Amino acid sequence: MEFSEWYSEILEKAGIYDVRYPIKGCGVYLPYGFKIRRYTFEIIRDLLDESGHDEALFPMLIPEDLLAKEAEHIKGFEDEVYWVTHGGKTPLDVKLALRPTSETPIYYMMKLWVKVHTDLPIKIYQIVNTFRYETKHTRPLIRLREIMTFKEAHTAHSTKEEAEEQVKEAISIYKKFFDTLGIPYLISKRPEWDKFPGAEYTMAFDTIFPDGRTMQIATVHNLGQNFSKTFEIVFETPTGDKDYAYQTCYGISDRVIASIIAIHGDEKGLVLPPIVAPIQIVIVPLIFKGKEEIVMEKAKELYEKLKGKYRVHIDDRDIRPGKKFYDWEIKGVPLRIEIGPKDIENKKITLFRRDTGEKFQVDESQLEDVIEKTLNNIMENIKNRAYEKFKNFITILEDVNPDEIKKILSEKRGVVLVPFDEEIYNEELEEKVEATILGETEYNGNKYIAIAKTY
Ligand code: PR8
Repeated sequence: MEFSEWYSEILEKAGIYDVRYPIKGCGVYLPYGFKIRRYTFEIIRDLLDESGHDEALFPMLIPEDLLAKEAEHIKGFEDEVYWVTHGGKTPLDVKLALRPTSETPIYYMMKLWVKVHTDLPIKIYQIVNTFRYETKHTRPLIRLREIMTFKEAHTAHSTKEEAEEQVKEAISIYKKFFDTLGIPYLISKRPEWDKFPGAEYTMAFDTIFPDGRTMQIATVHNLGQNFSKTFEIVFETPTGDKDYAYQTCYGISDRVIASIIAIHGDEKGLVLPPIVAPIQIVIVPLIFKGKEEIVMEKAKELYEKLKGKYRVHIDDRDIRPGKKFYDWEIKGVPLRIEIGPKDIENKKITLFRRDTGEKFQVDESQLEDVIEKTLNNIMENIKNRAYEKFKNFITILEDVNPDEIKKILSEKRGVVLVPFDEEIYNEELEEKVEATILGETEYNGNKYIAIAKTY
């Protein structure tokens, strides 16, 4: 089955996202999908909080003049902005934009907050919805017009060096985040023509989807003093001079959820990293006539035992066990416990691992130990599997031969790495190879230009 077909089917069958909402590029997170989203973004929240970021919340509407203040920024976004033009029947004096991102509202406020160097650094973030009138083909959770989960961080510093360090910190936070989820990535410095509108430079994380196309899953931008000069974020330095703040911003979106699904899933459905699984362990009682009570009792006993530590669910629906197994496999529940009368007699528990499909028995006395080890092992295994696939999608070439690059990118796909060469590093190469230059990257200690077909 083709990846895009598989992907659409899984969003629906696993109860993640409903695409039937009558606006292009907008969809509905279903309860199960919403929980995956919640646990996923809890990880990034923790990482940001631990590293001294504060969560805040800014308005969604931006007055036209504010949005237009930074010339390059507005040039980059003008075709993508949704406008609010009326309040009821009354035309508004100043049109209001639905935020495509929040540099302008946040930096307007930062000007008011920053006076002296001791007011810096500021490191804030928000997790909000943003709107982009995307003209490329929209795709659920991948290219949205209402990006429902936009985690954007914005920082301001008193020196250029500190902003540079902040870029590094952001990269290391995102590395930890994607490592925790077992999502492989390549980090590259985007070419000049592809950097964020208004940034000095952009660092990006790309992963590779099963169809061999790359997906940009995070970006970190060094904004230099571009915005602070426009928005007059000025502070008094320790020597009494005036300087403009040095800024960075970085973001991720619902694409992280799309990546969890795409990277780990298999032909049977989702395979969820235990850390974000809404249900980590499902208990399926195998009911036999006359033994209903002891089986249910045991199921409840195990539930009580495990619920303090794990997200556990007892599936007591009155349907065949086979159907239950099938449902939870589609939903990617990492571990299943089956309880039947025989097992109870023998003081054994049957476990099933979603990632490998293995079924095995353990002594009841060792259950908790085995569960902990198995869940860790599942995470390790799906991560290794993903890294292996990623590695196989990388082709390293000794020199730049556009025909060869083009051939590899249309047959094997993935990412082609060619030695860094100033001469060929331009948009013409993109035309020749009919693909996108992701940017400069380091791979196994060497410097390359990464090229791929992108989403
Ligand atoms: C910034 N300002 O905005 P960025 N649908 C889903 N995900 C998307 C979409 C879309 N239409 N467009 C972008 N993304 C900066 C940094 C505040 C935060 C995802 O940067 O425009 C992509 O993964 O690069 C992208 O890398 C991330 O949002 C940040 O958007």
